[in-house]
Order: sequence, then structure tokens, then C-alpha cells
Amino acid sequence: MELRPLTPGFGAEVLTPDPDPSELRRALIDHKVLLLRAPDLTPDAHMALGRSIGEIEVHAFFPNLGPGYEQVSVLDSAEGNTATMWHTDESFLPHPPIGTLTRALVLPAVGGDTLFADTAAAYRALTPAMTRYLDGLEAWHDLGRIAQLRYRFGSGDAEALAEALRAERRSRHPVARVHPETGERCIYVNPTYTTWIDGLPPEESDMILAHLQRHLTRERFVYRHRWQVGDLLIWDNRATQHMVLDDFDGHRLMHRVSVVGGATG
Ligand SMILES: O=C(O)CCC(=O)C(=O)O
Repeated sequence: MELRPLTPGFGAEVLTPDPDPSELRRALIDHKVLLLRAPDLTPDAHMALGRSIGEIEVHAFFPNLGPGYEQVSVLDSAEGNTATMWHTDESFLPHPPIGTLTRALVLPAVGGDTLFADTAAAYRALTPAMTRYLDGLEAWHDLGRIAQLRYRFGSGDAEALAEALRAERRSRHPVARVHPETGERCIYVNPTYTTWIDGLPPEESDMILAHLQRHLTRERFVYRHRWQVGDLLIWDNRATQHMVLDDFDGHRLMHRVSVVGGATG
């Protein structure tokens, strides 16, 4: 399979048309983010591509294409569904998805790029003192955190917050998880879902989470994707974080399919 690097460190464009699924899966593990130009991909073919990587899921809260296509989530900026804060997908689940395949259908004239951070490279660049400190620590990830942020910043009401907290959709994962297929350690906390590091005093937990996030989003670990309509990006959710730049006017519409994961170790 022919690949072209997107950055010196991670990410690759797949140049071979109709790549072999097992080679694609291997490339995803090796490069963490793959770009395919797929102008004619139908929702059925999108789901089939997801299934070639693993079992595909119905997303916990995004709207979807409806009967028969529940696994195709719709991220429509007109409905307020643009993920503009750094995150790994659905880390509040006990088994967060291993990867996501997102395709651009409608794009604004300019802006709305997506940033990706390589959390394995970021882990490797931590000081030995910090990696020793993180060893064995676990953090809580909670769907309620988004509702809390919306409430704090005026885009969500108290009832929505109470409902999200009542739902208790939270899980605990290692702060530095081991990637099950590469054995690499990856920083696995993010500002969208991670609430605190288990067992630490609040100030210390907040300080460590802020440090890790600042560290892993340094330019040297980040790829910025400028979308074209029909682009399909596939990312390894175990070894990356991503966010959309909230810098655009106009319409942005994406379809996404994600692949069910296993336990975090
Ligand atoms: O819309 C994008 O570019 C990224 C979508 C996203 O953040 C997600 O699917 O979790």
C-alpha cells in the first residue's frame, strides 16, 4: 500500500485506491491517523470500511442517519454538533472506541480544520520524573463534564446538567494507557471528559491534567488537517486526541463511524 506522510512523526495519506483492509488496519496502528480521498463513499460503504476494522458502534449521544444507519453519526454544525474541544472519543465508556472514520460532506469556505495530537510521542517526551509519577495513576472520565461546561458557559441549562449527572456515565482509565497492539504508552486524559485523577487532592489533579494537556498539544505532536469534501480520516483513538477549530462561519457537515474497543490497560 502506498503512503505519504502527513507530518514527520505521525499521520499518512493512503494513495492506493481500495486498499486491502488488513493493510489499512496495520497502517492505522503504525501511523495513527490515515487520510483517504473518498469522494464517492456511500453510507453503506462507510459502514463496511468501519466493519473491516472491527465491530461498529452506535455513538452515545450524536444524532445518526436513522433506521439501518444508526452507526453513522451526523456531525452538523447547524445543529451545534461540532467537537471544538480536545478529546479522545467517548472516553467515559468502560471500553472506548478503538478508532473513528470521519468523512467531510459539506465544508465552510475557510476554517473548520481538525487538529490531531500524537499522545504516544507526547508520552515519550515526558521527563522520566513525570513518567514515574504517572505510573499506576488512573483518572475518571465522565459524560457529565460536557453538561457541566455547557452550564458554566451558558449554553446548557440546570435540568440538562442534572440529567447528565444522574446518568452516571463515567469510567476510570490509566492516565498513561498501554496501547494493546503496539505496547506503547499513550497519555489518556483529555479536557472534554476527564474530571480528576483518582486519589489526588483537587489542586494537584487539576495541575497535572493541565500540564499533560499543554504538553501533548505542543506543535511538535500536532497535525492540522485542512479538509476537502470527500476526505475520510481514520484515527486510532487509543493513541491520539483531536479537536475541530472553532474558527469558521457557514455549514460544516460530517459523517462518522466508530469501531468498538476493549478494556484500557
Ligand atoms: O468533525 C471533525 O472533524 C471531528 C469529529 C470528532 O471530533 C469526532 O468524531 O469525535
